[in-house]
Amino acid sequence: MILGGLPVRIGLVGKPNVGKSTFFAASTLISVDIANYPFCTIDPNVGISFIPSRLPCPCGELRARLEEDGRVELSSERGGSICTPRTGSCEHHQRYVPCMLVDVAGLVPGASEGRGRGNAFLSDLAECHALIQVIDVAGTTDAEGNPIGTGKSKEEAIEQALAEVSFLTNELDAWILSLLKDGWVRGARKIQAEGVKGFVQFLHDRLSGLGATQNICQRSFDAFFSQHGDMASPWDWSDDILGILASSVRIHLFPLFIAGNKADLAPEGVIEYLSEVIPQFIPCSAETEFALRKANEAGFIDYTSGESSFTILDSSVLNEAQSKGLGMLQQRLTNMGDTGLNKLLDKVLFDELDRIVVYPVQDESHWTDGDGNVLPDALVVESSIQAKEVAYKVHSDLGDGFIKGVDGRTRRIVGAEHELSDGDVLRIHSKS
Ligand SMILES: Nc1nc2c(ncn2[C@@H]2O[C@H](COP(=O)(O)OP(=O)(O)OP(=O)(O)O)[C@@H](O)[C@H]2O)c(=O)[nH]1
Ligand SMILES: [Mg+2]
Repeated sequence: MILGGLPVRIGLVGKPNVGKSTFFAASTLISVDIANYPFCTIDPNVGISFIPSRLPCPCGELRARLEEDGRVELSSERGGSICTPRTGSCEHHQRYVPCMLVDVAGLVPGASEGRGRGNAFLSDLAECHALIQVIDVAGTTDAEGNPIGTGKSKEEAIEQALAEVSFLTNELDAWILSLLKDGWVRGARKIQAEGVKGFVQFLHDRLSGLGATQNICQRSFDAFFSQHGDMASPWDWSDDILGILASSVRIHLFPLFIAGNKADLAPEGVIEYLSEVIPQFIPCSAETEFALRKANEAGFIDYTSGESSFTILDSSVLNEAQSKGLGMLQQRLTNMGDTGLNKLLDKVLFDELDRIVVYPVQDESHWTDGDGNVLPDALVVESSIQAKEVAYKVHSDLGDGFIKGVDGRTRRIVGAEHELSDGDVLRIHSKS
């Protein structure tokens, strides 16, 4: 079994040529094809982005405790972090945790009927816990992603951005509707015979391939039922009624956030307007983030994602073009506040998907594993997770043989059903 289970998966979607691959590359530092033409990406790119945890890494507390004891000489490297992360990193007690990003091909109108990459595209989204729709808030591309230049008016850019958002939800709804309609008569009979239970079971049978769990199906049904409570003769339901069901499934299956990309080129007033009218809208500039992360990686600047400025490390090594480029990037950051990518991923992972970070260890005093690694694992887990479920995330044997847990801070013994909080350190005792 994979350590920590499968990471959260976030899909980057939208029409062609809006900056999905740029967003992906900026967040993962994996090199992918980026170009100003539609369908640059065909097969999905999948990679890990490391996102800052909300609470400081417990290695800060551990360090303070060790310093108080005064027995060990501690390194000041990595801003004082003393943990040894197996994946991700930690600096200044800021721990970075993994999240999977999926960058898919651009979606064009009619995809649910097979246009563009059609259903192959849609199945790339299956198993995503949430979606980020990347849209072009500067109006530089048409509905199919062809470049149409800059210089759009505020009204034009707004109209186009709103059309992009409704187009995506319509396509997703149409896709789910077609899956529901397929076999509906048989499903309707089951609903008649078995009521709500049969209904939820039908949804689960049809949609489990997309990652719909029993729980998601139940919640989708509940929301649908509150809008359409008449369960008589479901085989006669019109496409409109089934459409309500499809939308309800889409909302529960794919929580959607909107990345208002190319914000650096947006006409004045567009961002303010879209922030007001589109729920879960965050302006961003993937290109700016990408350039800054690259310059940071190359050692030209010191930049932390999410910040509104950076420091040039040694201006004497820069040529004229590089100095000018960095000046422009700083100007963009000053205008926008930040690039938006970090804010968006943080919101999706920790607010919408309600994840917390917990640290399983084998030694409750030193917070180490069996090999002496300090706080090696930072697991991203559901917020209401129980101690025994954490054990299963580490290893199935540890879950099967679970005896008890020990809270690393209070040293109190906790049972299998003890619920963990963000930042908890947990020692697991197991028979194996
Ligand atoms: N000005 C500006 N340009 C951007 C930004 N993000 C991406 N671009 C440009 O937009 C174009 C398309 O970027 P891609 O990342 O290839 O777009 P995509 O959505 O993956 O496109 P497909 O794979 O074809 O669907 C490239 O020329 C990028 O440099 C941004 O924040 N600002
Ligand atoms: Mg692409």
